[in-house]
Amino acid sequence: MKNIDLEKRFQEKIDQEIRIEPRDWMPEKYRKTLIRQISQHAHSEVVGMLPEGNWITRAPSLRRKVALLAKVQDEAGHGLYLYSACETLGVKREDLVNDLLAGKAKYSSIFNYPTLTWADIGAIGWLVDGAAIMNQVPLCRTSYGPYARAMVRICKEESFHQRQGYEILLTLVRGSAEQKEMAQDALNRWWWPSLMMFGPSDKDSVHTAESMKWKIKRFSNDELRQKFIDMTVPQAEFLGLTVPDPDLKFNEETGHYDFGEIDWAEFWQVVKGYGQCNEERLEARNKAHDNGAWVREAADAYARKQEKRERQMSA
Ligand code: BYC
Repeated sequence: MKNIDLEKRFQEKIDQEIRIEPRDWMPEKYRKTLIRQISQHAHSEVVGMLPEGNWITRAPSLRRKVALLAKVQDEAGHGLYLYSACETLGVKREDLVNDLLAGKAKYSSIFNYPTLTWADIGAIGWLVDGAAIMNQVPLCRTSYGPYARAMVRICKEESFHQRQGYEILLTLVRGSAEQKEMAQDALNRWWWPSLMMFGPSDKDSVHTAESMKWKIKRFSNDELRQKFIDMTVPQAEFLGLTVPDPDLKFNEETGHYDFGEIDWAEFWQVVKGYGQCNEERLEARNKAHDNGAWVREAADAYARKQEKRERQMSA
């Protein structure tokens, strides 16, 4: 079949909501876009462990420590499902990881901000995981089968993460004046970076139009950002905290919150590698990778031994 006919049939499948599977024909650009998005997503999960990992030894109680440990461990798992989904597109996990370690690959801007107090762990769960859920629930219906299936489990776990974060903040705002202040300070620092997680505004987003045509993305960056703001502002009110945006106002006509201008210069600085913690994050990932070399070697040796045993059994 000619490429043009294959492409037509491919788009018809997408339009009819038929999932694309690894062995199906797909345009090269669709494959590349998926590799880009899924690998960036996987890297974000893995780097996302670092700001929170920083607080495991300092969690204020055993209960908080257990919940945080479980959350960070979940994120490692999410990274693994996503690298596996990405491998079905014909790339090697090792190459993707090497690109991350060399600073060539992108991961979410949000993880380049520091976690200064315990309230930041609450703010990350509430806002960062809240934003992640808003962005990722539609990805359970993304057109590429392995990515969509990985997202189902990821979203279930993210919703537990979001609740543990909100509960941390709820406890702090009901505590002493200092604790409430700490929660407010965390909201002040995490609010704008959380809005940036959804990516550039639609007019500057290079990939959205094509990704929506292929149903990789179901909503644009601005649509998801607006949904997130509409959902989160009442939650901030319930906590008795103030969203740090003087222009934030409910618009009776549209039924949505109007909000102030995002500092896009800051966003691009962070994406280009010049955020507060970009260097620190890459150093920490490289160190963890080097320290884990013996585990990879042992796993390889075990796999080779198993293979040999299976060959002997079937001979
Ligand atoms: N940070 O054309 P655009 C999580 C890049 S949550 C850094 O709109 P697209 C977690 C973008 O990659 C976070 N870079 O792109 C939560 C592109 O660069 P390239 C991860 C960003 O792909 C809690 C350029 O800007 N979630 O994991 O259509 C705990 C133009 O953007 C960002 C996902 O990855 C950013 N914020 O839309 C632990 C979800 N935004 O590739 C972990 C899946 C944009 O041309 N991904 N860029 O060099 C997506 O939904 C989409 O990829 C995005 C961007 C909405 C992020």
